[in-house]
Amino acid sequence: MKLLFATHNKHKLEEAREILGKLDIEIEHFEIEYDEPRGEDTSEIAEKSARDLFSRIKKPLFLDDSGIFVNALNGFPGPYSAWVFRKMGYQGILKLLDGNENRKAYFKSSIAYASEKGTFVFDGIMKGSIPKEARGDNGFGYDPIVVPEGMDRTFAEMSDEEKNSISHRKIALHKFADFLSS
Ligand code: ITT
Repeated sequence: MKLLFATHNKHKLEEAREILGKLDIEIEHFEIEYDEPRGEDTSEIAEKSARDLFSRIKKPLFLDDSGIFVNALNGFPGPYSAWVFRKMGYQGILKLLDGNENRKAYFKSSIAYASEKGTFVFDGIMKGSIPKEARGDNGFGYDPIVVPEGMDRTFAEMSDEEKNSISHRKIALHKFADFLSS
């Protein structure tokens, strides 16, 4: 099975290839400009974006909208994670949390698949925390400040394989794969 994945983020593409590849699902990269609608949550943004893209290209496709939701910041940056990352990087989040002992956060990936049968969303949520300092140089985006619950290393200190066996994206993609096989 071959699926079209619409993204500009090559790291998401690599991760999805590795995760779905293990389930014998092949991905074709598809780069297209589209306006991301505003929304309160990644699920809503992913759903609207996938539906809109499918109505334009008329081919089944999926995309991934992700975010980091920090408890002490009332869920910020959440659906604005990409914008915040471009403006101030993960250091901006560390600064906002400076002196705050509540380091809890969760990481969410919303996969939306659109086809002639409709639009379907699969959410993956991974609980974790934000360390006081960034650590590690593997991975991308917020990985140096993402510590999964029950662990003490950041995603950026793990191998790709280890991250992909526990991440929010893995959880969402596995739900998607179950849907495809049912
Ligand atoms: P698209 O083209 O797929 O939209 P994007 O990078 O703009 O790519 P998002 O809109 O979903 O992606 O923005 C999510 C932000 O969170 C962005 O800054 C990513 O770098 C970051 N991010 C997403 N998944 C991540 C992960 O697994 N680990 C660390 N950072 C991640």
